[in-house]
Amino acid sequence: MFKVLDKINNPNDIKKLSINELKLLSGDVSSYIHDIVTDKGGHYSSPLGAVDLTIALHYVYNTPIDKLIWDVGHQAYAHKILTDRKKEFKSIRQYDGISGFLKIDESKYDSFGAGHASTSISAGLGFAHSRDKDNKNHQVVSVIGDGAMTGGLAYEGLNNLGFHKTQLTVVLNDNSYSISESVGALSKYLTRIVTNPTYNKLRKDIWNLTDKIPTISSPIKKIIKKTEGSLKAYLTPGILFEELGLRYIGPIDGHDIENMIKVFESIKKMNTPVLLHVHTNKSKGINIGDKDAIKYYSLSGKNSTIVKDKITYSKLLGKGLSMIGEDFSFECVTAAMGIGTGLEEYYKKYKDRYIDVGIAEEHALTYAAGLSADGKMPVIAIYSTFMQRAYDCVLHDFALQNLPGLICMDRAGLVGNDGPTHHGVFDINFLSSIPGLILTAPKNGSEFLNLIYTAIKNRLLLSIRYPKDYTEINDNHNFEELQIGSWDYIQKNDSKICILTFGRMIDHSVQASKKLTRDFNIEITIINCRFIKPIDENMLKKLVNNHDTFITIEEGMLRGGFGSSILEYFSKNNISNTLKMIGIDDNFSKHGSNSELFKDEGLDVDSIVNVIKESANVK
Ligand SMILES: Cc1ncc(C[n+]2csc(CCOP(=O)(O)OP(=O)(O)O)c2C)c(N)n1
Repeated sequence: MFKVLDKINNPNDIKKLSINELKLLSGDVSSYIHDIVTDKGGHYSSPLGAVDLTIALHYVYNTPIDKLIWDVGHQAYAHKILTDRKKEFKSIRQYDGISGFLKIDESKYDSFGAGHASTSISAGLGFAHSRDKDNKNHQVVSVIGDGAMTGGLAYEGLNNLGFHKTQLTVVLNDNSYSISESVGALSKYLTRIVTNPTYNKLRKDIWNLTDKIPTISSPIKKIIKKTEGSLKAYLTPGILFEELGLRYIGPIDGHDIENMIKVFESIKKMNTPVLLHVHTNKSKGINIGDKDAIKYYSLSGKNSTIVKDKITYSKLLGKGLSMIGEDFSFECVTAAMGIGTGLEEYYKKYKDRYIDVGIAEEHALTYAAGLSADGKMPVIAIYSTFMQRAYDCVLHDFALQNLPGLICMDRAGLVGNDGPTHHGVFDINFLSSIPGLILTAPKNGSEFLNLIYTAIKNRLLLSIRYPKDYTEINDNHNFEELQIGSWDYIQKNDSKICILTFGRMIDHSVQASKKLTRDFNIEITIINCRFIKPIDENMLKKLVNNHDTFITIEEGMLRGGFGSSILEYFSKNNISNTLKMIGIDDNFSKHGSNSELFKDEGLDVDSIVNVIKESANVK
């Protein structure tokens, strides 16, 4: 039961509230987010920090006619609750429930879908231009975080916006944090603006002065204007946004709803592009210190299982690199995902061989290629889904120039509740077309460490895809080089059926095989195709002679995937054995638990059993 929230069914209801009630609403919405996220899991500190801002925005703007475009969308929980998903919010991130990000087809209030960072300014400008072409006069507001503002796409949008002078309001939701601490020159610049009382006071005084003396003679006015300009330039070096052609307003307190409402009302009357700098606090509403905003970035919910005696692939990456770093020199690069990709252990040990470049995947890869061209061995730790941003950087800046680099792609395969924007299911398809790039996927932690070791020791251009999952710990791992392109038997049988698979699907295949043997007396061969490219042609040749039917299983898209490369091999070599391909078939997988999603995509054990039964002609 919420005193004020219970009365809100759409944004119009917010407009009827007094300032005092708006403050109470903020408390209600924060409690609701807290209750659901601590129970079900999801983003935590970012949405809580944006509650007051969301209330002020929906109070002033007339959504969905006015367009509100959220960057990433992970902070828009209050937006969902206050628009049309108050009840549905309980189902957030659950199978068949509402998404943890924004989706055009989920609500008319989600003007633009999101999940990946730094899109809101470009999309906002598109909306604004479209509005102008249609001679309409609604407002367009893009809300972007200080972290997302570090992405190149955001600057491309700003550059274009400042040039066209289109009316678009960019709200910079600056809480000084991203997933980790925000990094980079922009972050320092914003902190300086927010924390520099001298500049803020001086600017206020000067504005007050010019406002208060309307009869002031024009030469004096000019001097004052000039003085303000040079003071601003002196005290806020660069005046970045104004120089780019946007009217900069702020910083203002992102928890003072009353003042935010006043500021938005006055921005609505402006006809230039505006950047409103709002300072928010991610620990607002939670009883934690500001720095804990990172720790409380997301929660896993009450039902999350703690896996004992195992380690995540992410943590193992940090551990492995720490160990290999003792004997080999390499540089580790991440795009704001140092924590997510498990690099903490590594960067504590090798601070001088680690760089977080901000949410800037393209830059991360091309920067790494620069390191590589000058003789360093770069290791890039990145999520598979965010690698999508940097396709050409791998192609043009690494592969075409024949440069070495190790690309560690975390969260490859289905990632559960984060859903379609975050599933890492496209990497094989888009990377396998790049000549010279080796694609791999380990079957377990030891093989993972050996792949890392092989790439670094031999200075290869190699990518490793691995899931958001656990694997075994082996503190005394003996590093071994793997032969490039070599596959391995998981189980060998005198059977007619052979599964070619890799990564997590090996386990599903083994389980399927056990069921098939137990219930139907069907034996199968299973191959660990840890080198997705190049394939092990020698082994495949032998397998073709011994098996009638091949089944490829991959946790990725079918089209242009691993199965397709086997099909190509069969076609090139006039092989007419039967080939069945299991993978994701031309659709965006939903959000939900991985077991639900595996079932949807035919990647669960029972679906694999059924395909093999069919192949063996067993009813
Ligand atoms: C292209 C891309 N890279 C990385 C991420 C992962 N990611 C999600 S939110 C986030 C931090 C965003 O920080 P900020 O914009 O400051 O928002 P805040 O969480 O602080 O509100 C990151 C790095 C992403 N969503 N998209």
